[in-house]
This record gives sequence, C-alpha cells and structure tokens, in this order.
Amino acid sequence: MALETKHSYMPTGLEGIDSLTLSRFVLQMQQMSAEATGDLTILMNALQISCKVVETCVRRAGIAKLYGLAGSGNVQGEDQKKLDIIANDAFKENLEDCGRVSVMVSEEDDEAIVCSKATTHKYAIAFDPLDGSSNIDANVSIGTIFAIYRLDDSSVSKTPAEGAKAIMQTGRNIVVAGYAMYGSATNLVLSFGEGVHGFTLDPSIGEFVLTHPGIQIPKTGKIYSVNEGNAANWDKATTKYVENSKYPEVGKAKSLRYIGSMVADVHRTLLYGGIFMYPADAKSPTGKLRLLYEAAPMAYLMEAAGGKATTGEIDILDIVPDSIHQRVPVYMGSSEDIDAIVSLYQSQ
Ligand code: AHM
Ligand code: MG
Repeated sequence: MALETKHSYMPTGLEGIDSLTLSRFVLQMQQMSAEATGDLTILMNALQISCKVVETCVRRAGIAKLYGLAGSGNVQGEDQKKLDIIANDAFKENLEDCGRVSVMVSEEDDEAIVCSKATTHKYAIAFDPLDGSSNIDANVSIGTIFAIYRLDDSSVSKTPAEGAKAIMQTGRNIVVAGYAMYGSATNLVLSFGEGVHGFTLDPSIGEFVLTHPGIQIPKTGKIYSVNEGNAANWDKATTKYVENSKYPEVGKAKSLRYIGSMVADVHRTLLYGGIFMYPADAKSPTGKLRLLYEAAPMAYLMEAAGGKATTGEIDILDIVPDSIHQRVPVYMGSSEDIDAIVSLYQSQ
C-alpha cells in the first residue's frame, strides 16, 4: 500500500512522494537548499549506516553473546556493556571516515574527539550511541540519540579542549537532531527544524522508509512518565505535579508509563502526548540526563513537534552548556502538561 505523505507539513517539494526512503528524503532536502554543498547529506548517510550497524548487533546480541558487561567504565562512572562499546565504535568510525565531522562528543568518551579526517569544519555531533543501557540484557527498547551542531567553519579545533569549546552551544544552534530506536521495529525519528519525521527500517530492503510524516504531539496527554522510585528526594513542584496527575481535582487521573529508556519514553510521549520527566532531586541535584546528547536533541524534536521542554525554570534549548557531559533536569512533552509543571515551579 502506498504511504500517505500528502501533507501540508511536509517540507516544500516533498509533498505527495510515496515510499520515501531516508536517503531520498535527505537528498531532496539538500536539493531544495540553494547553498547546500552535500556535506550534511554525506554526514547523514554515515549516521544512518551507523544506526543500521548497531541495529544488526542489537538484533544478534543474544546469539552472538553480546549481552553483559565489558569490564570497563565510562566518564560518568557507569559500567559499560559490550553493546555500549560496539555502538560507540560504530558511530565514531563511520562519522570520522565520512570526513564531514570536525568534532564529536560521545557519552562513552571522556573528552571531545577532534576528527583528523575532516575535510570541512562546519559540523560537530554529540551522541549517546546506546541509550537505555540498563535495559539491554532484558531485550527492552534501547536507542541512539544525536544532535548535529553547526560550527564556524573558519575555526578548526586542534585539541579536545578546543573541540569541547566549539560544540558547547545552546540547542538553538542544532541543525539536525534525532534518535534511532531499536524496539519491536527500528525507527529513526529526526528533524531538520521543519517538522519531525519518523522512518521505519524495512529489513527487506535495508532502508528506512517514511512511516510517520509530520509528527505533532497532542496538546495534552493522559500519561506521566517518571522514575517514581526517586519520589522521596523530589522537590515540591515535581511532587505536586505527580500528585495532581494521580489525584486530579477535576477529570481523570493520568496513567503512569515508564520504560527507563529515554528514547522509548520520549517516542511514546511524542506519539501519544503527556509528559516525560527526569527531575533533579536531593541525591542528583542536576538530574541524570546529559544536556548535549540527551536533553537538547530531544527538546529540539519536542519543540519541532509542537511540544515543550524545560528544566522547570528555563527552556532546555536555551541552556548554555558549561561542560560536555553536563546534566540537566528534564520535563518534556505536551505543551499544556509542561505549562502545568512550569507554573508549579513559579509558585514554589
Ligand atoms: P544511560 O545513558 O546510561 O543509558 O542512562 C540514561 C537513561 C535514560 O535512557 C533513561 O531515561 C534513564 O537513564 C533511566 O534512569 P533510571 O534508571 O534512573 O530511571
Ligand atoms: Mg544515555
């Protein structure tokens, strides 16, 4: 059956195209821009190949004995799984080899990586190669999150410190953000700033095909999503918000859904509406999720889909990073649900 893509929210020129693959989508985006050089197209190609490599490893993990710990830790002090390392290597090798990435920041690497093979210095990328690590061995959905930032082409970073400085920009400077989700199907959801589009990997042709054009998050939702095991350490605003969700003065209580993989929880929130949160608490005063490669890319998608993303006090996309692995409190989702938590912060 042909895909319905005749929507006004499709990028100009792409309306009415059936069975649109991601490769073709990216190429068309390039052809529609007068200044495009093809560099971003090549970068996006390296990115989608990396996602396919990781998806193959994830699918074969049980058979190929890829579950379990690798015996090492990352800069966050977390144990690395074998698949964390395989995914990180796949992204780093493909992105470096494509020659269009100047600087990379990965959750799994302590310092920013300056790419010696870069032939142009317009782009930096921050990524979490395999998010939701605690879910890997239980075969629960996991994913990759990424954000591509535009750099000032005239400045070439030579050291990790210079690379870190170059990529530490607000999320407003993101050029493309997205995630791949390795779930019951493999999805790649992304935004070039104009709309959010979801692709599904068709294993029979090895291509991502457009299945969710122009994702728009509902204005309000019936679901709240949070690790409620941390409730004893929450601040008043978060505690009140969750209490209101369970025991509303008017209307129906919200349902709780929490997968513990940001990619999967955000994917559901984008499609069904509601709120996803990972608040700061007394034990983790800045929260758990990392700004550059978790919070900012997802906030970019939320805003592009008509939703909102905040720390409770500031829009996530307006935060000026102070370090590459900085953590921030996260509340994101339907605009009315986010307005409710923001007003609780204002009255706190
Ligand atoms: P990771 O990058 O080490 O996988 O950690 C990030 C994950 C997110 O996917 C998820 O939202 C969160 O950690 C879950 O944390 P918790 O287990 O504390 O609820
Ligand atoms: Mg992560």
